[in-house]
Amino acid sequence: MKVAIVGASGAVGQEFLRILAERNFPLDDLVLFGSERSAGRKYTFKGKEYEVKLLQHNDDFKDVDIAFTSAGGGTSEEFAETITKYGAVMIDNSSQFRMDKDVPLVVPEINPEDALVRPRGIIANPNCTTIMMVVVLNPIEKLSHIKKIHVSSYQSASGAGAVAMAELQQQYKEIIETGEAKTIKKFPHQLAYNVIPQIDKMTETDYTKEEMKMFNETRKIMHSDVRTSATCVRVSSLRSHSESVWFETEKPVSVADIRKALEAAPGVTLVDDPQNYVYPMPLESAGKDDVYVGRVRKDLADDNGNTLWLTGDQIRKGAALNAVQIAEYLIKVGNVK
Ligand code: 2RA
Repeated sequence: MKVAIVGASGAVGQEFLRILAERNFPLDDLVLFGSERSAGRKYTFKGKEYEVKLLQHNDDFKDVDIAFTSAGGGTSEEFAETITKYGAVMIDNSSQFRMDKDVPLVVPEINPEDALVRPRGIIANPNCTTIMMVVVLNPIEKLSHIKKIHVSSYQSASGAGAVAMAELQQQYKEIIETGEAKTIKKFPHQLAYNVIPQIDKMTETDYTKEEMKMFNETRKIMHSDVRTSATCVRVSSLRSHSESVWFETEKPVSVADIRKALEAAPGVTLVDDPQNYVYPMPLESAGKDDVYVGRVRKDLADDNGNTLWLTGDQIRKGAALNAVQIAEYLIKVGNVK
């Protein structure tokens, strides 16, 4: 099994290395790719050093079985043909192909079989905020169909990459040293001591692209007609996203039944004892695999509604881990070239 990581120097690329090692992923050979900026850098994987190769249009992917790509939509679009030409499965973290009807959009806890039909040789990894929400809502969907979702997200700097995480830390440093943040490049406004109610570009619907991803991707993954209205907000936590989710089911569902379903659900940990100040928080879910859920309660404004709070590590389950789980599923069912 030969595995490639495209975008190896990025936050998600680095997480791939950690997760593949931790899970003892069955690979015999590893090859790292990057842009001109990162080509030549060296990273250690299981005690062996690997140098990042420049991503080019050549035959470098000839023997590759699985390619994890996380270098932005433009790169995925430009190199998809080069990567998949000899039969490698491309598991893509960008948003480039997610809504392409010939590209499955997969969360292994929900729709793993979709990964088996991939006319373009590409499987798309959903957006991080969508992954976390559907992992939690799918077990509830099995109790009664979810018709509507309202969600507000609290997304960490990590969602915008390693450079954005460094920028947030730099802003706090500058404020302490000089009284004001000077480095404002990656976000449209100062993030330190602030929240920014816009993630990604605005669309003509007056929702951002990030918010529209939550609408569209949720339907594709869950094979559902659910309507999701999202407000996605950047907050000054460093790593791990949170979401406040209100949902309306076709029939009323009790909080006790929701708790039971969540306790049994793969990839979910229920942390729900608010009387004793126990609920999920991003500081605690950072670096962990599961999506953590708490504050499960009846919606006071909707008889068929319930509401909950979740947090999850955006770089792990929201990106690299989900992609690795897709690859593990393909290996398990013998569906790699
Ligand atoms: C963010 N969800 O947090 C995005 C990354 N895909 O910015």
